[in-house]
Amino acid sequence: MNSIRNIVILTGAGVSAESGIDTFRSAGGLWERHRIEDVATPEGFARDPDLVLRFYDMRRENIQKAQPNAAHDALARLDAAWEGNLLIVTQNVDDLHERAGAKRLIHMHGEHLSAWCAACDARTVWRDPLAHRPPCPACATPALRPDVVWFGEMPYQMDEIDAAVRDCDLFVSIGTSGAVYPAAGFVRTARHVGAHTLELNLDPSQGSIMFHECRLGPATELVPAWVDSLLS
Ligand code: BJW
Repeated sequence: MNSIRNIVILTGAGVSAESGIDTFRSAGGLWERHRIEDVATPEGFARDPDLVLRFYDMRRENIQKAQPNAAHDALARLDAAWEGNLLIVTQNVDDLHERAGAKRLIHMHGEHLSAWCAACDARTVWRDPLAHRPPCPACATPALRPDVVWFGEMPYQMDEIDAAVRDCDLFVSIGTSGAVYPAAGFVRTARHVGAHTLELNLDPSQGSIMFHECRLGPATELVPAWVDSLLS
């Protein structure tokens, strides 16, 4: 591996699993109990907004009780110490990376603690339920929805992410199944530009074969060990 200066780290639900937050596709995950098309598409929301708002109210409450784990802490430590470019791109909508102290962070699939008004487009920090249709603080219309990216919607800050992946020397994917695009395609771009690619995961992802290196185990063990070796 040549010397590393620019790092992109993609994280998924596995990085928060040991904080007690459900993954989507693992055994017992959210998609075993809820149909994706009912709760994670704009069409599902249009059909049954009460169901979708209750699903997100329950998860918003749960994430506020959860605490960052050793993997979030290690990534925040790396963010603070790394002098080159570094970007953590999380698919997670929880706030555990920032609560651990990470600063160079993009939430490509949105955030639980943000509400988006379908009437005036304003975004508001939001910790409370939405199912009772509270008014938007900006325009008073009761048209708030979770500020998350559903299937068929465009993930956030794609230009910034794409530029970082195209400029990285090291791409690391942590705790994601590689089932959802465009995130699942970042490793291909990173390889195309000559970056070293590393997967840290409990089980191999769908795109595991694309990575130069794959280390298997729980994020709370693998991530601190990897960060220690990078900083030593
Ligand atoms: C541990 C662990 C431990 C467990 N330690 N690890 C056909 C082909 C290709 C693409 C498409 C297609 N048809 C449609 C598409 C596009 C579609 C898509 O990808 N569909 C797939 C089903 C194929 N994508 C979209 O629609 C996206 N938008 C889009 O493409 O716009 C157009 C566009 C064009 C060009 C450029 C850019 C864009 C939007 C996707 C939105 C995804 N939204 C969700 C919900 C967000 C809100 C919410 O949280 O409710 O995002 S779905 C869900 O999946 C969530 C996650 O972020 C995402 C990924 O899941 P993740 O994180 O990988 O979790 P799991 O559960 O799948 O995996 C857990 C992993 O953890 C496993 O690997 C375990 O091993 C591991 N693990 N414990 C370490 N302790």
